[in-house]
Amino acid sequence: MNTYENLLVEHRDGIAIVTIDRPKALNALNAATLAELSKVVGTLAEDTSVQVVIFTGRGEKAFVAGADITEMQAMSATEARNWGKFGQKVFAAIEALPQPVIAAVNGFALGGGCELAMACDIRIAAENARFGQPESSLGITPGFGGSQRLPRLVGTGRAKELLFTADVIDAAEAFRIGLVNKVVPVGRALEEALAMAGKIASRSPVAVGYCKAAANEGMNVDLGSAIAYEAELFGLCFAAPDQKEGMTAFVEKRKPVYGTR
Ligand code: CO8
Repeated sequence: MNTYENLLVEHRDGIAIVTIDRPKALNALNAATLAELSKVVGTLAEDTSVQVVIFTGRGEKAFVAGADITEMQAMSATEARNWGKFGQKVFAAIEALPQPVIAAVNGFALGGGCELAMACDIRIAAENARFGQPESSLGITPGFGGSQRLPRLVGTGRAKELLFTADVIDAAEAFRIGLVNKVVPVGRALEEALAMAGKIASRSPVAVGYCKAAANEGMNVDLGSAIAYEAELFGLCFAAPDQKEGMTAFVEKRKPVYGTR
């Protein structure tokens, strides 16, 4: 049973689909929605039956059109700092989920919506998706990690252009600059995300989890430390049953059968 007011959470064959469900406000993140996101992420992190998580938005028009501007309008500096810190914490928790996380981006992904998509591991965009960090047009900076994750994804020059101009770019341009992995016809983002999630779920959950940990950790430390961490994880794979199953299946010319994570 769905226990959330602004989210729909569905489980299909080891894949959890979290839909931001505030279509009247183009799925903008108000405080209640962000609190629910925090809750669901905590639950998913503990759920060993979930192999992959997908975030999407309700309807074809918007993934998430940003943080809720009406709620932010009258905030004091202290309230805004705390609001930003809370959003950053929720998005960091999404990034740190032990499972791979895919954003199925339908329509607008602006401000906090683009930041939510960037906290995911992989982004699949419908042709009508629109991305941007329009905060400078509202007199603010991004507050949920956008000024940091955008340059890491697309490089500092392109990120600064988007941050300074507040330009909104289409899915094709987002693909060209590396902000999204794939562009698909309108209405197919979730389907494509499910197909990719199914493929990921068929791989070794141990190996996939370690790949995510290695790639994430490596972005925050120097190359030598990152390579050393990879060696640790590579060694740990050989202490887990998936390596035996994967390599035995190869030698026996059959498909490997892995357990859940
Ligand atoms: N917040 C609140 N309500 C919104 C938002 C939003 N971000 N976006 C859309 N809505 C509402 C509209 O007000 C409108 O409501 P109503 O029908 O009651 O008037 C409804 O959704 C439909 O929107 P529009 O009528 O505007 O639809 P259009 O098709 O004309 O335009 C746009 C679509 C272009 C997406 C337009 O709605 C828009 O520009 N939205 C705002 C986009 C934006 O600037 N987002 C960034 C917000 S700032 C942010 O996310 C910062 C995150 C970090 C904050 C941390 C700070 C501490």
